[in-house]
Amino acid sequence: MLLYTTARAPNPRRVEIFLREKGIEIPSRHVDIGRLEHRQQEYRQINPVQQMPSLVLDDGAVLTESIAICRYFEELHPEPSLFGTTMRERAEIEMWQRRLEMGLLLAVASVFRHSHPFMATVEVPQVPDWAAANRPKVEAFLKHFNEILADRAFVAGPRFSVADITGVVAIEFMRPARITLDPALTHVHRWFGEMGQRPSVMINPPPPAA
Ligand SMILES: N[C@@H](CCC(=O)N[C@@H](CS)C(=O)NCC(=O)O)C(=O)O
Repeated sequence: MLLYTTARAPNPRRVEIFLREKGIEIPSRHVDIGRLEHRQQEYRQINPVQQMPSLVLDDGAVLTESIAICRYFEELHPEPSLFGTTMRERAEIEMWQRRLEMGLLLAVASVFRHSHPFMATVEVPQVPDWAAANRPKVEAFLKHFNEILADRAFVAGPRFSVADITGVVAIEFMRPARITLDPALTHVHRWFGEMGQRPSVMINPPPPAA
């Protein structure tokens, strides 16, 4: 197996945190977004969508989409379960994973992609109004998320799950996107601080806003 990843990017980081939580080590190869390596023929043959992560299996098949890759590893190494074990747990984890991915990570990424100079050659055209339109979406989601976290240690139940991973990378990515995490969101701060103590999360956090 070979994992194509890219430094400082939230989606490959989801898979990397997931693998560390499971104690799985596989070879990986870095693809440089800044140099547009993912748009070159060599990587386009691996993933025509030109995004990372991609997982090349031993028979040459390629899996893309962070959560699909995580699901593959969950099946290969069921313990510790990060997608839930009971019917109810699996549904709640799926629900929160999707909410955090669609409601938070996508909005934060839209701010970054459409406002940060680093993305000027990648996101063409950059639409600053789209970045501005997504900022209030991030704020509104986080207010709701803060209420949810008031009485729970993890996003989707009594145990750490893939939903926490999506939430963590989304909030981390607010720094490069230059979005401040409101200090009044005390439950989000508490949860995010606790997640940051996990060895899987402590490795390679994104750098501060440039
Ligand atoms: N839904 C995809 C999103 C993948 C994605 O957007 N990857 C980013 C890095 S975080 C990327 O490769 N961007 C390159 C580009 O947009 O040109 C997943 O979950 O894997």
